[in-house]
Amino acid sequence: MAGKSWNGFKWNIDDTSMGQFVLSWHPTTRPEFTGTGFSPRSGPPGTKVTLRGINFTGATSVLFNGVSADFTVTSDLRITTTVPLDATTGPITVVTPAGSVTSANEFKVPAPFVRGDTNADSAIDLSDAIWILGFLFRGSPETLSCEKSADTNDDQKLDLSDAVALLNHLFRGAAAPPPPYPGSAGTRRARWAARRLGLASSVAGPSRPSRWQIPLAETAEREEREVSQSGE
Ligand SMILES: [Ca+2]
Ligand SMILES: [Ca+2]
Repeated sequence: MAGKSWNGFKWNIDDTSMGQFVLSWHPTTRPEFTGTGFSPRSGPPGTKVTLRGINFTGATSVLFNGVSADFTVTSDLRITTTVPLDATTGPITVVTPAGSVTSANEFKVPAPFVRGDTNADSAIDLSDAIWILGFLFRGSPETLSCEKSADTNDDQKLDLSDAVALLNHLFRGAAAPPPPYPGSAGTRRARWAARRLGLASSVAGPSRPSRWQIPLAETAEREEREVSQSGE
């Protein structure tokens, strides 16, 4: 093959050093988003997100508001990625060897909350149950960090049973509230909740003498829901 020529060009090949080789190439133009850019448009850490655009081949990083995310380039037109643990609301950026693109739209990451930490003091204890009671019976909503945190039995309603459920867990050893709760079976949302608020990875109970006990039984329905959610 030595001395081959093509189209006026000549080149020499040393037969003694030939072997396998791999050709790879990347787009030389910058990536761009197309359409809405990504879907879904919002979600907590762990959410799978599909990015749509062009020139994604060879992407070296995907950032959610500057926070690096795991991703897979499934084609030149598509990337699948996962909302990282520390993501906050903001645009998504794709970086490739040819340049980067930042979405015009923001990906919305919901504000973190920990179920049960109703006063948002990064601890789950008796005061949180009192906060719920204060909200329900004393009309002091300003003391509630968010209604989701106070819905300790995750039935989409806020009532006395939420305070009771929390007390039963803390002081009678009842099952932990559903995620996001630091002790709820080590789920991704539970770990996220714990990390975001600097809580320990689990909240132990019971920790108080029986004078704190409130004689209300856990419902079988709630137990079933917790078991089913523990596998997420
Ligand atoms: Ca608290
Ligand atoms: Ca509730």
